[in-house]
Amino acid sequence: MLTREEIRHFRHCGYLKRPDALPPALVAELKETILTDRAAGAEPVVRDENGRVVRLSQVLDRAPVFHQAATHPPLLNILGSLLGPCIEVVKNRHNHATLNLATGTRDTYHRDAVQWSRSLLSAILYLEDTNLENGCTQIVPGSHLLPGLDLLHKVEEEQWVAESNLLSQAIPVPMSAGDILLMDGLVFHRIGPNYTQNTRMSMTLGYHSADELRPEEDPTRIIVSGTRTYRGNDRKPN
Ligand SMILES: O=C(O)CCC(=O)C(=O)O
Repeated sequence: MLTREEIRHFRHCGYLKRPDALPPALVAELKETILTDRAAGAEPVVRDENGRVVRLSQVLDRAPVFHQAATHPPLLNILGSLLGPCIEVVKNRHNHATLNLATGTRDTYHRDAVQWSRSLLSAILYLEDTNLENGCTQIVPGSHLLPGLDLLHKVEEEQWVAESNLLSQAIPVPMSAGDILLMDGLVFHRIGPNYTQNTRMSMTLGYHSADELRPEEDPTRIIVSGTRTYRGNDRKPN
C-alpha cells in the first residue's frame, strides 16, 4: 500500500517511484522471455531503421509471465492505493516491452492520453538498471495538470507547449531493475536516448479504474482486481 504522502506526490507531481516492486526471479524470467521473442522475431514487433527489434508489442497475448507481472500482487496493491479496488489493464495502449537500443530515432515528449477525464495510469516496470547513459525515462513533473491536447506525440508541436519553455524542465528518472515508475498518463515524458551498446529493457502497462459507466464487456481490457460494476443512472431498479 502507498502512504498518504506518496498518493499526494503522485497526484500533485504526476509520477511516483516505487523501488523493489518486482522480485529478481520475475525480472529474470521477463528478460529471458523478451530476448527469446526478440531472437525469434515473434510478431507483433517494432523495428528500428536497421531492422532490429526494439519493441515487442501485445505482450499480454504472449507468454504467461507478462500477465503474471501485470498482476503481481504487490503491484496490484500499489495500484489499488491510486485506482481503488476495481482495476483493469488495457490491451490497446502500451502493453509492450521495450529494448531501447541506441538508434537514430529519438523518442519525443508525449502523453499516454489526450484528456484527463479518461486518462490512464502508466506503469513502467524496469528490467535493467536505467541511468542517463542508457536512456532513463525523462518527465516534466506537474505537466499532467496542463490542458488536454489533440495529439499524443511531439507535444512541442502544440504552440503553447513550444512557447512555454516547459520541456526544458524535464528531469531524468534513474531506476534500478525491479523498480516501477507510476505515471499519470497526461504527464509529458519520453524514453531517454541510449548512448551504450546494451539494451535498457522495460515493460510498460496501462491501468484504469474499472469504468462504472460502461455497461458492456470490453475486449480491450482485462479486469485484474475486483469486479466491473455498472453504476449508470439507467439501471433498472431492483
Ligand atoms: O520506457 C520509458 O522510459 C518510457 C516508456 C513510454 O513512454 C511508453 O512505453 O510509452
